[in-house]
Amino acid sequence: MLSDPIVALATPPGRSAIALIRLSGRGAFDVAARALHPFHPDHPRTVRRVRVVHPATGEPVDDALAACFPAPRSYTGDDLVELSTHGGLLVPAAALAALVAAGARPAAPGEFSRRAVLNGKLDLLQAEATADLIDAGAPAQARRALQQLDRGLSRRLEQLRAELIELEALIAYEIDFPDEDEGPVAPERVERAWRAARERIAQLIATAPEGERLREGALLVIAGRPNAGKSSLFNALLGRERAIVTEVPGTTRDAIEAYAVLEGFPFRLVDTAGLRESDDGVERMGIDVARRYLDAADLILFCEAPGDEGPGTGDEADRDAFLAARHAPVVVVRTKADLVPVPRPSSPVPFVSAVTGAGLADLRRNLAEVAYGRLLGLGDVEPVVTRARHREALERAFAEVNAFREARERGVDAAAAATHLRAALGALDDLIGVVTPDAILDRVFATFCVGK
Ligand SMILES: Nc1nc2c(ncn2[C@@H]2O[C@H](COP(=O)(O)OP(=O)(O)OP(=O)(O)O)[C@@H](O)[C@H]2O)c(=O)[nH]1
Ligand SMILES: [Mg+2]
Repeated sequence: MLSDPIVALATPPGRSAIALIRLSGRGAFDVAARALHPFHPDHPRTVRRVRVVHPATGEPVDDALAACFPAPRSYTGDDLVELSTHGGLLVPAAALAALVAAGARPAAPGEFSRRAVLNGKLDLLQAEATADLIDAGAPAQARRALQQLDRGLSRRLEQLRAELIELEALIAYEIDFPDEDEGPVAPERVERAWRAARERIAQLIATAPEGERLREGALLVIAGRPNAGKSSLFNALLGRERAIVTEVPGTTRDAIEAYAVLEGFPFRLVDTAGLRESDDGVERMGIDVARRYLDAADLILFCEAPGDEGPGTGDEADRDAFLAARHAPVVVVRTKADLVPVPRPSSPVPFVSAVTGAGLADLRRNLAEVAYGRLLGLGDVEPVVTRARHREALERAFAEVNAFREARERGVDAAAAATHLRAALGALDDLIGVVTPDAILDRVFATFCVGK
């Protein structure tokens, strides 16, 4: 049933001062009245002290606080009760059981937000932003999610939608009077409107690589010769001793991955085995793993210790050849700066020292700039596309807008050309969630937590 009463714990189970339970749906207040005493739905949005009682056994469960939010002024848009019970493992579970015994059904993951979307309280992009805000591990992720929750991207798409409708209106005259040679709308006007809409879509699509990276974390692979100081730098960037460091070349065999926030941006840092020709089977396997990571990297941090020449990989003659063979951008650093008497300030390659920390702040900034330069340039105001779902919908819209223009050039009649604009609008509507098929909703809400 679409609006049957559902209930869930909105806070994580475990030892805590309080826990929050949400109950929502048609009949939610009746359910609450069976388990909460006294219950006053006629005092909306006011917190009241209640006893939680199991409706079947009469057993007292907790002394709690309840607030009710009558439809439509609630998170879900349906009647909603928020119950703050004491925390811990037992009390919230018992309160939940009491509400289920009183007639509510345990909610599926994301079901509250799904109802909010279906009731028009949130659009689909905002619902996704809610999940992103909860999952944010880096400040830049949280800021971006908050901006999307504030309808930043939704507003931009609505503008775009309005522009496409405007374009449709411009050619409507030709649809109504197909035999007129000269419509009242100059072709240049149609061309200008088309260009503007197309440019807007292209700008949004261009933010997708970094926007998606912002949700996943940029894959930063640290590479270089054995003993170059990779693991030391990895630990220094993480701020903890995660990888083993020794003076023996070939210490790191397997790739080690760890999450790090640099300059507020999320990264997946990978320390790899030093690149060289090796007779040791295990080390060779490690080097193969490193190569696979290098192929998948969003960016590479290439370490050179004083005296290193080239990556030493045999088949690549020198560092430049190694670097040129990479798809991802490469940041080169000279490690162990403290061992170099006076680092030449004119050196184009920056120096860092994992021992003294010299150069690390600049390196962090540089890495954030390389991985997220476009986002940094856009600031937090310009909307950004953060999911494959967004990018795919915009690419569909882009293709349709181009097909519209081609149809015009081929002299296809206006009504037929306009179907491409309709299709582009459809793609945007799917994206915002105007009329959203169940399959899309299932995909979006599958990753939500229970109680959200
Ligand atoms: N003085 C100084 N020594 C360093 C610095 N960074 C690393 N070392 C030393 O260099 C040696 C190798 O460091 P690692 O971090 O293990 O180097 P690696 O590149 O991970 O080496 P492999 O895993 O064997 O490829 C160790 O003895 C470190 O103590 C540094 O900034 N200054
Ligand atoms: Mg190492």
